[in-house]
Amino acid sequence: MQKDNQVFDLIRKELDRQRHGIELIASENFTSLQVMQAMGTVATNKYAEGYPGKRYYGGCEVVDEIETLAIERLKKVFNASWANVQPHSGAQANVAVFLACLKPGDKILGLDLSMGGHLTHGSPANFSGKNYEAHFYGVSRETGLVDYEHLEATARTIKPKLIICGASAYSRDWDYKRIRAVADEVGALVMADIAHPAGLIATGLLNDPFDHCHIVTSTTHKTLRGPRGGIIMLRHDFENPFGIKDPKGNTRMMSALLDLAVFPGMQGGPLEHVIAAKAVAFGEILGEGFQAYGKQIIANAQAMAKAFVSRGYNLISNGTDNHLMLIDLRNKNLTGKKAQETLDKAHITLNKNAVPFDDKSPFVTSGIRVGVPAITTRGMNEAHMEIVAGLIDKTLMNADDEKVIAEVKAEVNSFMEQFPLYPELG
Ligand code: DSN
Repeated sequence: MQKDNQVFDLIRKELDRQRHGIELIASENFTSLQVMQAMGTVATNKYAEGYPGKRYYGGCEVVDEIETLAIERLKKVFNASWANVQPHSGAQANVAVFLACLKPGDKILGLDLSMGGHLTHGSPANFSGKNYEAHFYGVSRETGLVDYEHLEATARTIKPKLIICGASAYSRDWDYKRIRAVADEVGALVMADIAHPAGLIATGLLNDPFDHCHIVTSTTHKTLRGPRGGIIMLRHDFENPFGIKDPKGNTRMMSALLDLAVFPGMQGGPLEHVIAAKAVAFGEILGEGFQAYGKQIIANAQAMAKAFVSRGYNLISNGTDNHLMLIDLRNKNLTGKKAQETLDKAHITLNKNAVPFDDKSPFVTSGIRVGVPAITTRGMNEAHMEIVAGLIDKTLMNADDEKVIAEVKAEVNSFMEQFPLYPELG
C-alpha cells in the first residue's frame, strides 16, 4: 500500500509545531512515546462491546486482559474500589454519571461556565443544560475563590439531586468536605470532575475528593499525561438514592449503573487501543518520577504566577494552588482574543478565557488561561518560568509590532531547542 504522505506530512508538521513552540494550554500535555505507541496498535482493530468477561463479540480474551490491567492500575492510582476506563472523553464520562444518577429534568448545581466551570456541568449549550434543570454557583468577586456560602444557599433553596464540583479554569483547591456536608443536608449526590488537577490529586498534592464525593470523573490526557480519554471512579460503592434502576427494573449498585450508562447507555465499542494507552499511562503514574513531576508542576505554576504579578498582571485569586492561572488583561488594555492571536504568532500557545464577571463575550473574553503541565513535561523548572513570562510580556506589550513579535518567535524557537520532544521520532 502506498504511504499516505499527505496525512503523514501534516502529522510531521504538527510534531514540528509542538517541538518549537511553548505549550501553555492548561488542558494539554505530552504523553510518553510508549503511551502513543500503545495507541497506534492492532488493539484498534478489535470490537469489544461489553466489559471484560462479558462481551458481545468473540476473540476478546486479550483485550479483556488489557482492559482489566487498565482498571486495576487506575484503582491503585486513586485508591478506588471500582473504575470504568471506557469513556471516550471527560464529557462522555460526565454523560454516563448523569444517566446513572438522574432522570431528565432533575436539578443539578455546578460551577458557572463563565466563572471557570465546564460545559458539561449544566451549560445551556450542552446536554447537561438541555436535559436537566441546571443551576449554578460562582466565585466571589473580591477573592476569586468559590463562593461556598452561595453554593450552600443555592443548594438549600433548589434542592438539587446532583452537585458538581470541578472546573476548567480555577486555580485553587476545593473544599470537598464542605460541599458533601450541604449535599447530605439536601439529599444530593456529589460528583467531582477532576479532569484538570487529577495528576496532582493522584500524587497527594491536592485535596483528595474520593472520601467526600460519591463519584469522581476525569480525563486522562491533562495532568495525568495519558492518551485522550475519560474515566469514572468510585472509592465507596452505594445504591442510587433516586430510584434509578437497570433496564430490567432491578435495583443495582452505582458501579453497575455506571457501567450500564457507559455501555450500552451512551457508547458502543470501547477504544481498546486507547485503553491500552491508558494502562501504560497509569503504570507510569504508579512508577517512579510522577510524584516529582507533580511537585514540579506546582512549583512552576507558582513561579510563573509570581513572574506575572511582578510584571503588573492581575491574576484571579492572586495566585494558584494547582497547574494553571487565570489572568485578567483589562488593566493591560488587551482582550483575551487579541492576546491569544498575538502569542500564536510568537509560537506561544494558550487560550483566551472568560474571567469571572467578564464584560466581554466568550469569543473575545478579558483573560487568558496559562497552564504549565506541558512545559513541565518538557523539562522546564522555576527559572524557566521567569523566561517564559518575560517572553509573553514582551509579546503582549508589543502586540501591534510585527518586528518584535518575529524576534520573540525566533527566541522561542531557539529556547525550545533545550527541551527535546520525542527525539526517537527523528
Ligand atoms: N477543553 C478542556 C479545557 O481546555 O479545559 C475542558 O474540556
